Amino acid sequence: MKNRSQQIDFDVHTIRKDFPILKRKVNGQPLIYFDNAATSQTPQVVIEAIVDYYSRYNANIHRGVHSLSQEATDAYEEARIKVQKHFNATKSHEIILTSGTTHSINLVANGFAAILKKGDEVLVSALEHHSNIVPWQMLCQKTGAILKVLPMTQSGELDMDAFNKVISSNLKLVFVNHVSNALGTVNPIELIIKKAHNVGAAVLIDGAQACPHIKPDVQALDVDFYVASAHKICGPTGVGILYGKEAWLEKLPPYQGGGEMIDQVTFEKTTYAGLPHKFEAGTPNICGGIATGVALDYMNAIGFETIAYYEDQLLQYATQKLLGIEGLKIYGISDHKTAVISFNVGDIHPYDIGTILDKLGIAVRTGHHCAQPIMDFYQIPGTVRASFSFYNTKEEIDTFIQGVQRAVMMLS
Ligand code: C6P
Repeated sequence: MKNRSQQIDFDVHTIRKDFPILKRKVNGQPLIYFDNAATSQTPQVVIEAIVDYYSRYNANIHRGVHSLSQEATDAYEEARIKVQKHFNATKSHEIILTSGTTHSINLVANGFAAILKKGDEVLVSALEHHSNIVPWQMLCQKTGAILKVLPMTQSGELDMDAFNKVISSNLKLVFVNHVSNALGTVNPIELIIKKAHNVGAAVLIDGAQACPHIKPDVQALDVDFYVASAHKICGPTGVGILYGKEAWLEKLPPYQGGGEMIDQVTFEKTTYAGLPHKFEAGTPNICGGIATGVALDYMNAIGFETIAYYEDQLLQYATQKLLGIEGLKIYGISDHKTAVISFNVGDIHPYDIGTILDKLGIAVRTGHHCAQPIMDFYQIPGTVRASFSFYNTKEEIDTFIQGVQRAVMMLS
């Protein structure tokens, strides 16, 4: 990820023209969007795909014999194949399209309620987003399974020595993010998957924060489940991705009942459709699914190596500049990070810094970032989080640094 000698053919100013929103002003200032870990911005091609769908072939899918329905069905299923290829899944029906990472995780957690027994152990990492904690706590309440926690270190990394201690033959399931949303740490998921499999545990990887920067290969990882959200990879909101190994998806019961997910329905009994439809009850976000395929095409055309390399330059540049500000502390200092910087300055409340930055047209996220256990670990209420994307520039970082300096002067 960090091959600094690598040469890239990448002109950020050309790329920026693809994103109409980057031309707007906020509070009279040119927008500087550094909240990419929450939601990425949308390129014109994706916006056009959405307009095209509603202008030309808006119809329900998998049900109509009429032309519009067939066009929409074909486009939706083509998008599923794009997702399959992107993640290198063996089969397109191993890709379930959901409404987001949260939905994908809940779907799997619900399925495991039928599999886990009292006393079984499941393992969550200390670096998780609430979406990868709460559904499993609910699962443990339902089944009597025991939730164990893989601890973190001061540098914001997983404590892999502790991993060796918590792992046992009682362990049935491990759920860890590929990249921490609050700190940007890239976790050693290859090792985690291998060790979990050695004791027969299944692994779900929350890839919500990895997918904007890394192209995961689910076959090479040999992961059981991998989940992500389209709105963080230049796609629309309301679309999520769930990759699951065919054998697991066959084993798990459906999450929701309704249209589309059935084979036969009588009042006595319902039989379910095959994959992927068993998990896709009701009318999906058709247009969103199609636009997700376009978003992946867009990012792949730039190339994930190029994206990671360029973003790493932004990360190094911003880190150095921020560390020049007196009293500033960065949380999450792993060598393996995506372009996310979480920080505080002295005892200034992160919300106050965020508010002043907003007045300057700079969007950052402040607070606990839906990762309260991480904030508890550091004994802080929250952080300011700046997260960069491949359409951000060093000039924007310079303006941001001036903004932080100004905020600190005003608030000290
Ligand atoms: N993190 C952030 O600002 P949804 O909302 O379902 O698309 O994604 C939830 C989610 C799950 N896992 C991780 C690692 C995430 O980062 C997120 C979303 C955003 O950090 C919004 S809270």
